[in-house]
Amino acid sequence: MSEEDDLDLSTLDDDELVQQMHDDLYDGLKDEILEGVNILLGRGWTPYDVLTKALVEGMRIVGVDFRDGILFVPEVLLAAGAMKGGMGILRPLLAETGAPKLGKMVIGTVKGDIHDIGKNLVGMMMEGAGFEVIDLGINNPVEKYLEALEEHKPDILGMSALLTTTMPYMKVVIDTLKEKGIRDDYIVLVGGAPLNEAFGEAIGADHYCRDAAVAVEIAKEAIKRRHNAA
Ligand code: B1M
Repeated sequence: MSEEDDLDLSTLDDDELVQQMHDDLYDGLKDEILEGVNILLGRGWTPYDVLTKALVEGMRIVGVDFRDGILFVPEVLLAAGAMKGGMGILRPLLAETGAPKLGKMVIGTVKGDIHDIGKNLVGMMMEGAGFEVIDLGINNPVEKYLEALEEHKPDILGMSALLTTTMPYMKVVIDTLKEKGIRDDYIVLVGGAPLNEAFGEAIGADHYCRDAAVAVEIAKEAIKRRHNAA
């Protein structure tokens, strides 16, 4: 049995535990991540802090080494699986809110793109802030977005793209909405690591959202402005 197997996570102090969780996420150790999340929650950490300080930061480190060719797809998939496990515990806690629904959002990752961790996080945070969220999953062609808009009549359309090759597809969706004369029926929010403010503006989105917390703030503001205008 290795030293790692012997480690009792509950004996670590908060900083050590968070550090260990970054390592465990890196190594794709889902059970350890689940345990770490539960320990931090048990110590009174807010779900948001566990999410951002232990999980998102850990995934950021994974991303750096993936970029630098130190980690490869199979390892990153394991890390993503561990991250999703931890998010599964936090989701209902973040969504616990007795507040009336602020609005409705349809969100999905665009065609050709299977990255969904960031989108899922945005969905979780939006739910937590009191929005109803309809998640279309990954790899969505424009038809899927159109069907969902027709069916759910949301206030907000959110799109996610993590690849420079898939981010232009957001413009395809927005241009299709324009052609159909329904672009202004929705607040269009876009996000994903390779995007920026200028890109969001260039494709005709209402706002680019740097991260999930920013997405929530922007969504709240945009809904408020809409209601005031109405
Ligand atoms: Co991929 N991948 N990946 N990958 N992957 C990136 C994106 C990459 C930057 C890694 C790198 O080289 N450094 C790179 C893209 C390079 C580029 O295009 N410039 C890359 C590549 C190249 C690829 C493949 C092509 C690799 C290959 O096969 N050779 C392949 C593509 C597959 C495809 O989609 N067709 C691929 C595959 C994968 C995995 C399947 C292994 C896995 C995805 C698992 C999953 O999502 N279920 C994966 C992962 C995990 C990553 C990295 C490491 C991490 C992404 C992530 O989850 N980040 C990523 C490196 C990186 O981003 N630094 C990388 C954590 C997440 C919380 O952040 O997604 O940015 P993020 O979301 C944030 C914000 O961006 C924002 O809020 C979120 C939360 O704060 N946001 C929104 C995101 N969406 C939003 C939507 C909104 C609002 C805000 O709407 C309102």
